[in-house]
Amino acid sequence: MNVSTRCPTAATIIRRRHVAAGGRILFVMILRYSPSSPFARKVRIAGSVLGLADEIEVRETDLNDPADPIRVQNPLGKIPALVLDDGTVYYDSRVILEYLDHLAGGGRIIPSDALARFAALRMQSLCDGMLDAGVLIVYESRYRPADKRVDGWVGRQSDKIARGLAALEQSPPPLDPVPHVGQIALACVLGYGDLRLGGRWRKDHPRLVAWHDTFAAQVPSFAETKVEA
Ligand SMILES: N[C@@H](CCC(=O)N[C@@H](CS)C(=O)NCC(=O)O)C(=O)O
Repeated sequence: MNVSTRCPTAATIIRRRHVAAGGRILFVMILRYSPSSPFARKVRIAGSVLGLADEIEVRETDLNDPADPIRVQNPLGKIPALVLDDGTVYYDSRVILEYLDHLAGGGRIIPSDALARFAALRMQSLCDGMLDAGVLIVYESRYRPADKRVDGWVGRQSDKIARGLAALEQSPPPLDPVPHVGQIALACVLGYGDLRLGGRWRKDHPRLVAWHDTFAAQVPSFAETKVEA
């Protein structure tokens, strides 16, 4: 891709463009991400299914480096964050998915029909909450010294994931030809369960295993964004 790979600061992000095959001028957005972030994976899959992948330059983020510009780009210091060509930064993953859907014409990964829309948004909220719980479990052992860990806290987060999985197993969602935000988020939950939580979700959730496999077969960017455990 014919764009600078220099690490930007907020002040240096100006209009970036490159000429794609076919002579089309694209304004390139920069996605601050890490390969293992399930929230960033939502964005990468959404960009791909919407045909916007060429317009998104992915740039790795070091969340532990105080000098990384992510803290300027997103005061929360979290990824994903999408830096637009005029320097505007959108975060979090829900806002970015809505923005990408808007860029792609709207109604593609966030249904226009009210009933379908709120069902998809609710499913995304459930799955994002399960991801928040999973990330907190990982951070508990990554950032907190062993003698300061509280089992009850980890158990509380695990229970959220277990209840979410049980609800989804009971009535697995359909899978639209273009997956909606809830379906994309669910695939990322299951992928994160494989990556960070030992794939334990698979044992008692055969319908979700089947759903996962169908999603993987139907959406190539799911495999393309997979990180091996
Ligand atoms: N609600 C946010 C959650 C994002 C999030 O938790 N990202 C993690 C990485 S997977 C992060 O940046 N953690 C760093 C931190 O919490 O300081 C979203 O949907 O984007």
